[in-house]
Amino acid sequence: MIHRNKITTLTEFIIQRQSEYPHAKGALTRLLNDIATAAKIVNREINAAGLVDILGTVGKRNIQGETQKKLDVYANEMFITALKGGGECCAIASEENEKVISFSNEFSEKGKYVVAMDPLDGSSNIEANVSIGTIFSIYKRVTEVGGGTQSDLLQPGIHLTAAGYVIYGSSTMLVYSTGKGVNGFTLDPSVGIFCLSHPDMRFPETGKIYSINEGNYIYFPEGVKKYIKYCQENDAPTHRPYTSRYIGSLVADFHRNLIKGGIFLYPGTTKQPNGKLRLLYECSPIAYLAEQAGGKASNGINRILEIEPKTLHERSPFFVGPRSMVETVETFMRQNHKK
Ligand code: P6P
Repeated sequence: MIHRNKITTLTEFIIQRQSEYPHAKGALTRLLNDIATAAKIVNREINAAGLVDILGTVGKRNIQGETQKKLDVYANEMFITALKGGGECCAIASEENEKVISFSNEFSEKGKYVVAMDPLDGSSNIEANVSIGTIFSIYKRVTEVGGGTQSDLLQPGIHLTAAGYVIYGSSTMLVYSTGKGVNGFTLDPSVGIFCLSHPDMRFPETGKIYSINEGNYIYFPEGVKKYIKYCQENDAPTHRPYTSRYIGSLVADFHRNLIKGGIFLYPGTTKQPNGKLRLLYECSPIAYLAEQAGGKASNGINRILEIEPKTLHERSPFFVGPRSMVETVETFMRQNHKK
């Protein structure tokens, strides 16, 4: 039972944190609240998905060539509507849209921020009632006037102002950072309020979980194959063999690993040399949170946050988790790199 006098709501927390930024005028506060509002609306539809005609596909494919689910399209529209209506965001890059959505109306083009998002990640799991998520990242625009443009969005993760995710699971949580640590808020559905439930989230120093789709084993680089065998060796002092846990929903796999301690790997393969996950709206925001939680995120060689996106939907190999675990897999990759 949540006792009213002991909780901090997301809105209270954001406003409290705003006071730590002397020049803040409340724009980021309003933008984060716009995202939280859209998340609550999407959450309501997801929870009712089995009861109303919102499961299944819309009979179209997105820019990725992936079949668009009705909930994908619904979530995308909800976040776009909330961000456009809030007036703090002048453009959006979305997994569901090939091009940048630029808000060039008088109200929105004054927005100081742009948002890159995956409105509903892991949607192939919807019919199976498996946890899915929204991933969002917020950058300050680099252009001066007018609707936001692609150049406002193609920024490396080191320029992020904020990033976070919503996980629609056994409970719905919003987890985010503005650069001073990671905090998690659980939705109290009885009143529709996100309440601080996981203050100052940090990776455990190391972990005993590895998350990878081993069905792709034969296509992995040699270093990844060797790392998987390393995870499976019997070595009590380093708590191996590790446990293999893979949901197939990035937000759910990352959230579990953040709390329990574990590494998530989506390597490049001989079939997809750059892997499957998109740099701008999946890897960079999750990498930002991972570093804010004391962890590390790389493409196997370079720090994810320093990679400058060249196109909106480019993919990147992705290794994220406690620093020591990511450095171990990087060592295996370096030692087995084919020239
Ligand atoms: P695979 C979901 O489709 C997603 O984009 C991520 O959420 C998830 O981590 C990954 O793809 C799963 O991919 O190839 O293992 O099914």
